[in-house]
Amino acid sequence: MIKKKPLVVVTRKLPEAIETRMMELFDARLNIDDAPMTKAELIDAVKEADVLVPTVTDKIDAAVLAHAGPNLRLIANFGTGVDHVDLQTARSRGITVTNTPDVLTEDTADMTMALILSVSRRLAEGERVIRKGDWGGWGPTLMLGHRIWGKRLGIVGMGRIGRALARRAKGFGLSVHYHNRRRVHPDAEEELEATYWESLDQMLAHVDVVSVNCPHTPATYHLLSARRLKLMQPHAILVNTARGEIVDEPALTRMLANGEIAGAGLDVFEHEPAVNPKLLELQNAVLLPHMGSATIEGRVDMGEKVLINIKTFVDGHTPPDRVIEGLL
Ligand code: 8YV
Repeated sequence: MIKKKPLVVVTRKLPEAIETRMMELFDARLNIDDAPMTKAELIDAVKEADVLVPTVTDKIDAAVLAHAGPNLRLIANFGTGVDHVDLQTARSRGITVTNTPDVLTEDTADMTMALILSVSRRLAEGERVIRKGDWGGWGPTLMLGHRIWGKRLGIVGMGRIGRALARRAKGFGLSVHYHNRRRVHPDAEEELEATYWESLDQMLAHVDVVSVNCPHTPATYHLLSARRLKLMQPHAILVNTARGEIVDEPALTRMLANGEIAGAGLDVFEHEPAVNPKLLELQNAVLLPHMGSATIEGRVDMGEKVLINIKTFVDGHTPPDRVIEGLL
């Protein structure tokens, strides 16, 4: 008897090599047009699919999962962050969730470093000056930014990306400080020459650059609240390549406009793809469209991970990247 291939619904367009392999291995339903799926389309998908492959743009909440058919056993997320998936409801319905860690660590750390440099050295502003035809030539006091060598970096969340950032930061002469739920192993602290701050509040008050690198969970929602942002020094900058929801965006915007914080580099926003219109007016904010992991190599590696997770799961084994709620 020929076993039926599992129906895998992929919500967005993935790299071609991944889609080809997806079609070879499974009964794959692809999204060639790449239009984000509506809630109704997601509901239709979970009713039928054996496996759903969503991305950060799909809200797989309790209302969607309430319609999950008996076949849906795996949500193989294309991406590391799984805050758009209701993990508790998935677990209660016996649905396994996997993600794609590791393969986007270095790219995201690169982008974080790029934002730190961009904001400190006014890269985006300088680019705008040239394009607008406003450059009248070199001047000794023109476009002065701030040196990052010798400054203090405070990393909020010392996971894979936080550590990859710390390694880069060392090379740029930044001293590394971090806050994490758990202190990292002394060997890692030594390698990264990182100083642990048990109190996030105290770290915020002592560093020149704050980088958000923790996952978005109920515990980290608005972790950088208005109160905490006010603890930062007026010359300090904030960069966020994790999730917009971790920072109180309206409070940050107000403080940037009032000069209470010197600058911000944001790759993520609280209500993507919407961006607070007041942020758009600020010269001291560098804004990117959630492209921290956007490399061809990274996206192919992420797709590979998705394939491996699905294949392992449908073959009856525990997929390598099963998401375990408490460990996020
Ligand atoms: C991905 C990300 O591009 O993996 C993550 O958590 O934030 C991004 O880098 C996106 O999530 C893909 O779904």
